[in-house]
Order: sequence, then structure tokens, then C-alpha cells
Amino acid sequence: MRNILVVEDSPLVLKILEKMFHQQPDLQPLFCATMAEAQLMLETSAELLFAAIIDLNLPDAPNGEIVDVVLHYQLPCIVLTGSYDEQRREEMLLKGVVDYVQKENQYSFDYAFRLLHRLERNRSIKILVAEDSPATRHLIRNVLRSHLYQIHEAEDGEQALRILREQPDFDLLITDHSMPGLSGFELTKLLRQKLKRHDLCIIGLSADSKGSLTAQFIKHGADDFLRKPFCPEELTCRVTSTLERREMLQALQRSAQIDSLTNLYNRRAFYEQAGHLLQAAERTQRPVSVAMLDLDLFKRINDNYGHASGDAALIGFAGLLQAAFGQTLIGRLGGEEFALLSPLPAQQLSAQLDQLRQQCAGVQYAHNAPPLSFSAGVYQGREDLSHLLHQADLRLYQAKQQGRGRCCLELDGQAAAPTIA
Ligand code: GH3
Ligand code: MG
Ligand code: MG
Ligand code: MG
Repeated sequence: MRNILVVEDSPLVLKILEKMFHQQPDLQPLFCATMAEAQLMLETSAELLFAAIIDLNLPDAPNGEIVDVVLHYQLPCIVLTGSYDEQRREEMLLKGVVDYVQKENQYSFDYAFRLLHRLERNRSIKILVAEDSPATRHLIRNVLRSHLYQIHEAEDGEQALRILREQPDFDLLITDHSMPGLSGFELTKLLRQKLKRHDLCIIGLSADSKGSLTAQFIKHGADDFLRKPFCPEELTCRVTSTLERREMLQALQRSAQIDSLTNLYNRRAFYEQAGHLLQAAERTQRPVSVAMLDLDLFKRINDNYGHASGDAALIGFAGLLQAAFGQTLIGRLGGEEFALLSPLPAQQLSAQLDQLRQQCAGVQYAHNAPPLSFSAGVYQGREDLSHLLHQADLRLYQAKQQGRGRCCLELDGQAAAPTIA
């Protein structure tokens, strides 16, 4: 829950804001109608506030005096204004307000709330500014800090490279082109040899007025480009749109890999990840174990208790797998069928699966329903993935044939008998 200071005297605007806050349970408004009230609130509880939405025309502060008061407490500040004034807008943005929004229609209010949510996300975003001019560096830092980004600075390309190598968790690099030593363009080329766009976004920066430099930057992997001098608003807009594109890409990648019901890897992602793990195992000459798991008589659950109960059983079972096999690759291959790929010897993996059986029986998925149970086949080897899965599947089939609720390690005619929990 985030507390938002709202300084506004217009009853109509207050009504709209109240309604909008009502739809955002994670944001708690604290309303003040005058600057004096806001001052008192800030003096007593500034540290409990996350951001402020303020009106420039208040009964005791008709000329935007409230802005300095709020900024003094280093509170991110969104200005909502009834009248648009270009010069004042520029002045406010340079002071460090997050944005200057004209109260025109519903879209303006939606925009202000989107900004509040964006601020929340920005707090975890790390940006490196590589720029040799201290004045530009400080301008960028001040503008982006007011949006709550974590800002780090480098004075030239080599220092930027060092920082990025030491701290691989940066989200965005903003790099000037003309710097002593390594230029921004060279830095971008070097970084893109290893880091993809979803690892690190890059925005190029230059006073060079030639369009070809913009094109070169983008061709060599920059996500965007900003020409100096720029206004603070253009900087924040480009940063936001670059980061939003990346978030969209990440969400897309996630939805292509993760099964939405169980939150486990889907079939495609399991095969992909398993391929990497098998390559690594081959390099170190280690065998791996594969388990195929299938819920028993699952169709009956759907038939007798409804599809929603079936879903609840799948979610409960997937949760158990994740808790028990945190370090193991787990996938939902389809329906009520799951697979594990583990560095453990088959005997050990099979013993862990038998331990899971009791917890599985405790999964609550429908009222008065029989205990949930699963069968499994485990196989250990050095063959390719499809062979490993096929062998595990044969053993799973055998576990089903032998009465379900068990794990088969060896096929009939081979040494060991199946384990029954
Ligand atoms: P066995 O013990 O031999 O494995 O029998 P079973 O009933 O578990 O196997 P069967 O393959 O006949 O049935 C699997 C059922 O799983 C059929 C299908 O409708 C159901 N199923 C597949 N995906 C889902 C899902 O996402 N949600 C639910 N609720 N059911 C699903
Ligand atoms: Mg420079
Ligand atoms: Mg089944
Ligand atoms: Mg099945």
C-alpha cells in the first residue's frame, strides 16, 4: 500500500480523484485542500508518503508555491493543472516534477495514475549514464532521479564497460557518443556482442546533428537515440518507452515459456532448457536422470468433481513439485503429465518422488474427494533428450500397468523391482 499526498481544492476534481483511488486498492490518498494543510502533513509524516499529486492553484498558494514545498521533501511530484502554460511547464520540469498534466479529460487522470504505477516500477530499475560532460550527466541524473530510477554514472566508455562487467544487473545504459577513449558507438558495439536487448537496453546520445549517427547507433543495437540538447521531457519519454518495450518483450517471452495454470515451464521451454542442461552434462561427462510423472485417474476427477477441481489438483501438484524440486528442471508437458530433469542418480530421484507421494495425497482439490495420486517412470542415462524421455515414459506406462501410485525405475526383465510407497 502506497500513501499518495493529494493537494487539491476543487470539489469536482476531488470527486474524480476519489473515485479513481477507489479503483486502485494499492494506492491510499491523503487529501489536503490547502498548502498549509499539506505543509503540516509533510512536516509530520513525509517519510510515510510515496508521491504527491498537486494542483498549482490553491487558496493560500495561487502560483504553484506548493511545488517547492513538496520537492523540498524529495517526494515525486505530479502536477495536475487546469491551465496549460508552456513556459511554466518547462520551468516545472526543470525543477524536477515528474510530469505536468493538464486536467482536460478522463485520459489525463488515467495518465496521472499510470505515472504513479510507473514510479513504483522505476524504483527497481538501474540506469547507467555514460557521459563525459559533468553538466549533461547531472542534468540526466536529476531528471531521472525525480522518476525514482536508480542512477549510476560513468565518466567515459571504459569506465562504463567496467561497471557493466562488475554489475550485470543494469537495465539501461544511456551513452554519449563523443567521449575520450572508447566512444559511445564503440561501447554499444562491444556490449551487443554479449548482451541482447532484453538483457540491457541502450539509448545513444550525441550533439552530432548528422542523421547517419542515429542510424549507425540503432543498426548496431541501440534501442533509441537522443540528440543533445534535449528537453527533460523527451529524455523521460524515451527512457519510459524503451523500458516499456522491454517489459512487453519480457512478458511475451514469459507467456511463451510458462504454463499459465501451473506456473511451470511449458513443453517447449522444458525441451529448450533440457537441451542446455544436457549439453552441460555432456561436457562434464555426467549422466542425468529424467522422470515422467502422470496424475492417476485424473479424468475421473474432472468427471466427478468438475473441471475447476481438476485445475485445482494440477495447481496443487505443481506447487508441491516446485517446493520439493526447487533446483531441478520441471515442466508440464501437457494435460496432467509432468517431467523432471535432474543431476541426481535415478535411485535418489525416485526416492524423492516416493516421499512426495504422501504430500500429494494431502492436496485439497475438492470436498470429500479421494487422495490425489501419481505414477512415475525414472531413467538415468547419457542419451539424447527424446531417448531419455521415451525410456522414462516406458517406465511410467509400466507403473500404470502395475496398479498406479508408484514409481518404476527398471523395465520388466531387468534387475530392480519397482518401488511402491
Ligand atoms: P491414467 O491414470 O491412466 O493416467 O488415467 P487418467 O484419467 O489420468 O488419464 P486420461 O489421459 O484418460 O485423462 C487425462 C485427463 O486430463 C483428460 C483431460 O480432460 C484432462 N485434462 C487435461 N488438461 C487439463 C487441464 O488443464 N485441466 C483439467 N481440469 N483437466 C485437464
Ligand atoms: Mg561527450
Ligand atoms: Mg493420468
Ligand atoms: Mg496422461
